[in-house]
Amino acid sequence: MSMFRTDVPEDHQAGFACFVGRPNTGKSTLTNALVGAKIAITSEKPQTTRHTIRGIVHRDDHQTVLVDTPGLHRPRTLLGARLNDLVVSTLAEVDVIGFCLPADERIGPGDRYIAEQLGQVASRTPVVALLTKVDKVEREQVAAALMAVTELGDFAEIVPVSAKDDFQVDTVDEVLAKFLPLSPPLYPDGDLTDEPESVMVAELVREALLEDVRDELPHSLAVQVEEMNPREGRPDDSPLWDVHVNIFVERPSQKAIVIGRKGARLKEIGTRARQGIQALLGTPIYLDLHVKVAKDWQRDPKQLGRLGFDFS
Ligand SMILES: Nc1nc2c(ncn2[C@@H]2O[C@H](COP(=O)(O)OP(=O)(O)OP(=O)(O)O)[C@@H](O)[C@H]2O)c(=O)[nH]1
Ligand SMILES: [Mg+2]
Repeated sequence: MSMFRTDVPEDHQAGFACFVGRPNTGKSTLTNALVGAKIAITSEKPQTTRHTIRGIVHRDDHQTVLVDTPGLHRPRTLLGARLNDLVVSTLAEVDVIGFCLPADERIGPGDRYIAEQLGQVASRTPVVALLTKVDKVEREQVAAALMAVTELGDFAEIVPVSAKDDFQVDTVDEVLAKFLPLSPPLYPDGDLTDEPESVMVAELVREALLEDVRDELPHSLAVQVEEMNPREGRPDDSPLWDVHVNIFVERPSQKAIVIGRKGARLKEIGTRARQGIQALLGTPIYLDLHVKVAKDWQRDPKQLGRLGFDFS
């Protein structure tokens, strides 16, 4: 059972920081690097994160609750529109905002759109610009990118960082912490996230799927754990969990793609996901994957609710 610290210094700070940015700008990777554990799935496909995820950073003198958000983009579906609303409402509730801009891409209309949105909250909430993925570019290019960021808006600070190379990750933590109020810790010592285990399991399956499928399919995928139970009759020193997971696609043709020839692709996905899930749960599992069609679920409010997208 996790407990709150008893040795909290008087000037301890605690509060909320939120990462925003276009899809694929490295928000979740940076979240994981700061928390020091994988709590959010990441992928090279845009729009990987679909709900806000809280990661908790514990330090001697501060505790930062990091809120990783879905990438902001021009919405094309009901899901997209709702994700944007979610991000904007999250912004109003945090102590500091980290705006992620990748060093290897030019600032574009998508970034300016977000900068405008942030302009509306900047009078109340400081915005720190984070130039992410600096390992991907030459040093001169970092300088040029920093200049471009300066021109994009009025930021409290600008920090170049690489989550991949662990370059300046600590600096990001320290800069964000400056803006947290004096407060005892908000979460017990050692808690890294408040995500339910079943959600993390579903996310690990979705991550394995994203690695394998191309084109339009990533956006059509939703994953939900149906059941997760210790198998009865196993010896105490050798438990096994049965994990039943449903994978939803929007069309029958997509179902065929996910399953693959003679089930080969689904098997590969299962093997990959199982490793992550076993590490998370700390026990061997039997992973049972089912692919189902939920027609056009991204556009259907009822189905969004059923698939766990609760925006209320
Ligand atoms: N080289 C390099 N790649 C990175 C770094 N940070 C993230 N990436 C890669 O960039 C891609 C996107 O990373 P994510 O962390 O999933 O991006 P995100 O902003 O959370 O994306 P959404 O959830 O879709 O909004 C992945 O392939 C990551 O491995 C970095 O510091 N260096
Ligand atoms: Mg993400």
